[in-house]
Amino acid sequence: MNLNLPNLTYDYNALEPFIDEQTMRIHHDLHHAGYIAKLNATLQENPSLLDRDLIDLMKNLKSLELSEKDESSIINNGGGHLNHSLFWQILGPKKEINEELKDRIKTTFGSIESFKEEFDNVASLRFGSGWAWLVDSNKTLKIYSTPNQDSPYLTGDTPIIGLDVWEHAYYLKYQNRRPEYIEAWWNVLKVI
Ligand code: MN3
Repeated sequence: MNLNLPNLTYDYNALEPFIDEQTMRIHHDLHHAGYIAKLNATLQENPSLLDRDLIDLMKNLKSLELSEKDESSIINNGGGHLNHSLFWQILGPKKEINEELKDRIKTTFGSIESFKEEFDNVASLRFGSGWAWLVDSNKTLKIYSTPNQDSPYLTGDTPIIGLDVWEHAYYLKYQNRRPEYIEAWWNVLKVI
């Protein structure tokens, strides 16, 4: 498993004016690529992990008895890779609504509006760097946040929607105004 940076399926400026081109370039080409480079280095040092699927690795990390340094690297850099890969996929300049997901959200949270409200709160309240998530947890939809690059796969959940609230995701355009970034982000979330 030598992991490569996935290409965006849209232009760097495609999410303007909500997410600016320069942020997309730095975020994808430098931040995401950085996680992959560090993850590959850790995997090279642990040849037994090379043929493991990364999601499978995340789910079973505690049982692998890796050194603290390597375990941290997989949590941070493997999480960084998985989290960002999902993030690019669920965004786009045109809506590609997943009706089945929308129906599940309405059933679980009452309405799309109340889902957004709860998600916004969780994303706003995450202190420091991290992610807000909609996950499938044992066939139930849940909203929560994780610190740093911690992946929901670490606790056996499957991420469906993830919002990156690290400052690198919004600082150039929104500076300290995280709620404005979150509000703008809904416009380029294509799946609902
Ligand atoms: Mn990021």
